[in-house]
Amino acid sequence: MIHEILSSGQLSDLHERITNKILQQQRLTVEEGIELFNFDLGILGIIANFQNKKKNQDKVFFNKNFHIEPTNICIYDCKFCSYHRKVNQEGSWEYSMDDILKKAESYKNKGVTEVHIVGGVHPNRDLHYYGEMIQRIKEILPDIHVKAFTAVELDFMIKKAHMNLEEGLLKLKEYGLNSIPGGGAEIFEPEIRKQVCHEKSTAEQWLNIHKTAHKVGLPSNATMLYGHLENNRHRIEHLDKLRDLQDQTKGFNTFIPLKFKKANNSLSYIGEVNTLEDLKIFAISRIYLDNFDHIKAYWPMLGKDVSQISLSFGVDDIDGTIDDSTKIYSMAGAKDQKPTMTTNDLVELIKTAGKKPIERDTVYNTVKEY
Ligand code: V47
Ligand code: SF4
Repeated sequence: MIHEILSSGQLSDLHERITNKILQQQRLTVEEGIELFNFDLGILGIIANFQNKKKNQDKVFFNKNFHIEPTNICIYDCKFCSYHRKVNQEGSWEYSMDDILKKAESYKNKGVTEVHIVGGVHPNRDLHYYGEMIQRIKEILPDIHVKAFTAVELDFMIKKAHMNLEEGLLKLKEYGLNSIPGGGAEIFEPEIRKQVCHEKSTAEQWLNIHKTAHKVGLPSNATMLYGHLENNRHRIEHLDKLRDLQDQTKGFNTFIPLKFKKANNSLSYIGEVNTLEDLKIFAISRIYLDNFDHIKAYWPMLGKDVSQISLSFGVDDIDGTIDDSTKIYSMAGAKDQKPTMTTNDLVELIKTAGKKPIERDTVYNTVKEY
């Protein structure tokens, strides 16, 4: 298909040169990455599909997981965030250890392989509190993979426990932490970062936490929050920093573009980008991040339909079957207010897109083929 497009004379000389580079598996520069935004969307989809097929054939991955959001109390005030509250503020929550363990109990013998734990940066909770939480969850669900705490939460809880980064991450690993989710990356460009989340960990800190995690044997995910104040250069520079770190460590499992949702936050006035832009972001991420094996569409945020279409734009993963416990997107106005999909729903969604559903564990070992 790409060869036909190349020989049809449809592409400008510049686009033909970039497409040829991709075909020959040569790495794109930042400038070439930015130029991808000027490609026809259909052509981008074909190129991204081609790259994805090389890595994943027709496989589309999902996992069976559940979420715990221990608290939405947060010391920060990110402008895009609809979720955080201050202590005692209306709408705040803070689950007790017992509540959390009860939740873990309810997933016994349900076939889930992962628990994803993220929440606000609570002023009073340190690494040992969260370490004990992991330990006690694992007493209930001994085989569960614990993917927990964004770099921003880790930064705070490790400092609060008076440890350095490496000591803190090793200690959490000892408590039972298995990997780290990709949140908190937002957009690395310092000026935009200052405007949307000026207080929290810097880009350098985020990258250093993931680098150190990879060093101590904790794999992680990476994200980018798009569709707010950033431009195409900021987006590609963000991907470029992730690509550089992946070259050094090979510790990232997957990249997840996170679409800014506008409800109930200080950036609501910006609105949201349209579906065509979402698909562009997925395709360009697939093309630019040549050293990432997987690109994930987080369906509770995008909705089921767009997630399904994204499978033709370079995406090979649609996250897991989750219950209604993830509030970070529903509070920001995500389409599915009660985001649940059964395994059958997920399998059907993937099959009707012409792909092969694979249930995976967190690090992409096959659990079951459908
Ligand atoms: O860092 C907050 C984002 C992230 C909004 O690793 C928003 O598998 C859109 O870490 N609109 C946290 N996004 C979520 C996270 C995550 C999510 C899915 C999968 C994985 C993974 C990790 O949520 C934050 C921020 O970028 N976020 N508010 C909003 N209004
Ligand atoms: Fe806190 Fe995370 Fe919301 Fe920022 S995005 S205010 S760190 S909960």
